[in-house]
Amino acid sequence: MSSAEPLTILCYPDPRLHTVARPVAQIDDRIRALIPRMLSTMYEANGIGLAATQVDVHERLIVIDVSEGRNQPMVLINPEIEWASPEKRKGEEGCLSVPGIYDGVERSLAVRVRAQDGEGKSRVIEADGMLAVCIQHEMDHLMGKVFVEYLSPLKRNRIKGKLVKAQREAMRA
Ligand code: K1U
Ligand code: ZN
Repeated sequence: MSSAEPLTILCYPDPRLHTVARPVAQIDDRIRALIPRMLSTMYEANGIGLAATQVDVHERLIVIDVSEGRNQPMVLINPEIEWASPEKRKGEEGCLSVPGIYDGVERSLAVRVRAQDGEGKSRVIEADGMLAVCIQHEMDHLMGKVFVEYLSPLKRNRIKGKLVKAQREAMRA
């Protein structure tokens, strides 16, 4: 568990969630300070992943921990999908930026991703199962895409309405 100060997670339909992230130019003190704060944010929210986009930082950085013990954090900087399996499966997804909403999304069963780790070392990750799903979900965030955009316009508009109402009520409370 990370003890760094958590950040605020942007909530759908915040338009900032649709920003396309730029590459991390340099792993400097700013990025080194951001990583533990993103991990804290993800762990505090009980998530298995978080993209920098979700905390209003529009650079290609994601953190993931799909381990049962919540003690195997992964940091992916400037991730690129080298290969995605043509075999796909629809599975239930959630999103920390779309609280309380879960729905099915079709994803490749396996992916191979190249990324830098927190120290700037180039890594290749071969992923399947929940890790493959989570990587694809987080990389969508970096492209400004939220999982509800895979759903029908009817479902998406219902979700939008529900979350806008909840946010208005939270502001009044
Ligand atoms: O990006 C995010 O908002 C994090 C998201 C990652 C994710 C979960 C499920 C499928 C794909 C990607 C979450 O962590 S949502 C909350 C959560 O912990 C969870 C929800 C469903 C299944 C497993 C975990
Ligand atoms: Zn998400």
